[in-house]
Amino acid sequence: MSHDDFPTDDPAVVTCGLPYANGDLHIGHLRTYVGGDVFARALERLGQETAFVSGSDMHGTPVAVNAEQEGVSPEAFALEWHERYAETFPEFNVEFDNYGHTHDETNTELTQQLVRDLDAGGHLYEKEIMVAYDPVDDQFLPDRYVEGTCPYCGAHARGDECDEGCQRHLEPGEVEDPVSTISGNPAEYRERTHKFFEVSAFADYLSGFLDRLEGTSNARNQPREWIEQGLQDWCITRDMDWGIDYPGGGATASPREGGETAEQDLVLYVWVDAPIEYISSTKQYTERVGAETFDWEAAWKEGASDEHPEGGEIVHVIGRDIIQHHTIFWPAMLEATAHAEPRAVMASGFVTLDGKGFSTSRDRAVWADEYLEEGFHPDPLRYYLATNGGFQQDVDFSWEKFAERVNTELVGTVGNFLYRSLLFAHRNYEAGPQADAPSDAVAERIEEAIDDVAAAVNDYSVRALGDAVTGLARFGNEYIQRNEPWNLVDEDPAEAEQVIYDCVALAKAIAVLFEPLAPEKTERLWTQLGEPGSVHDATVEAAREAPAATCASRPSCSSRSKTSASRR
Ligand code: B3M
Ligand code: ZN
Repeated sequence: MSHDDFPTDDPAVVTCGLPYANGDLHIGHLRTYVGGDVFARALERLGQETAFVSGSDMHGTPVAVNAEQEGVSPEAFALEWHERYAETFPEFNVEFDNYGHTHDETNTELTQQLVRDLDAGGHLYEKEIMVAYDPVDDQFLPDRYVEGTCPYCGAHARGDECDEGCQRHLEPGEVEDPVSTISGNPAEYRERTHKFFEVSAFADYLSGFLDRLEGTSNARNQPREWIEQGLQDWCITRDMDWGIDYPGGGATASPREGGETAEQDLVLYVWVDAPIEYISSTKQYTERVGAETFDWEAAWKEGASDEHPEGGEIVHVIGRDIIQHHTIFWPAMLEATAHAEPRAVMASGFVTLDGKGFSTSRDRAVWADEYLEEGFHPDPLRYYLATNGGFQQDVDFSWEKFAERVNTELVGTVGNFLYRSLLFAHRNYEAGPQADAPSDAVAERIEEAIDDVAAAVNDYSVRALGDAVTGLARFGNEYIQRNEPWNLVDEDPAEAEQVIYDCVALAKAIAVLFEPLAPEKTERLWTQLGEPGSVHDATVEAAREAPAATCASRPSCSSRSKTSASRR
């Protein structure tokens, strides 16, 4: 990794936090996926080699508890949701280069290998701990099978996280007054032997890592406090059947006696195999497209490639409730196993609905499926989610505000400019408006917008990406209004043609620079402009080149000669 400005010479991997395969997606979830997709597309516009990956999180108690409540096996349950997600994301133009899942062979193998490496490096040890147990149902109660009181802040908490209070990750045995979430029975604590990862040994490394970490500031500040308070080691096994088996069988296998737990009974904690899916998913992408196109090892492993000795530019896009996992546990695992250090974590705020939190149980949400079934286009929602407030701020969704922003910014500013310009060009210049080059002011304004886009990417601000384009469209509206080409056509036809040429050049630049936020709408615009190929492959270079529609009489025109060869 470098800390150079994007685009760099290293391969980038943009990841989105894995959705638990356990229920419908709402637009609160989509904020992270849209944010990641917009950011990855913007990196590609800048010419950065980028893989955009994610996958479904199949394991853990969030899946197992829901499957149990529905009376189906966790595997069947999770696979069904996984398939739904794999279909839903593209419907919002969230196009992962690979979307895998944590239960597949690639992730099972990589996870077990990484845990073996942690063990071989002397980073794991065994410890006896108290685990919640339901004596009536004769069942251990890991994580979300149990709830109770947070020992830190006193809020009502899940077994694995203080979700309603201080947001801390809770270790097994920590939650007070434990009760089974399945049966409602009061639970007791029983002694079990579990595996621990010595996160505390990485405190110094992690402090340095946080100083280097880019992205949103919330992803640095909160973890700094946790480190100051002292890091606890991390229990990485669970008494469950559903999950990836602890890769035991080694010298430390212990017989099952009293409080001891045989290794073969343990699965890995879901938070061990979940982030490893980022690597697995990148590997699957390489397996599909070939290492010449994207080399997962060069991106993820330190020292795997001479050209990228420190690995690639890893950017994690997540919700702010899982900062701790991505800035403490995960970088410690990567550091311990000679993997690339994440360059940035972008942690989004929550989305509320008309001022109140989304609630799945109360059906207070805007569901992803529902949005599309109502006949709405995905691109306006992408624009709204990406630009309504800074990424780390909580944002409120209301249909009213949504309509207002779509009407003023997308329709009133961007759409209006494109409509006026292209209609005028179409009506007046059959072969497209001809000119030698855009006028200086317009070329400079396009350059400025390209700089704005690069600055937005380097600031990890998807909102600023939107501003860069609406700003350019606003300039276009003023430009056409000030120059009044409809009057010039008679008075000074050459000048009128130059003005409309300029507008078409602006429209082309808007198509390229707006692609991350509105991939489908800009692809249509690209076609309308008669540009060859797909806008998805166009980099900012294309925003500088002459529009194809203006090249009719000039076979040497840069746009035509460079990019249309394959099309003819
Ligand atoms: N599956 C979802 C969450 O807690 C969880 C993310 C895993 S990312 C490696 O938001
Ligand atoms: Zn708490």
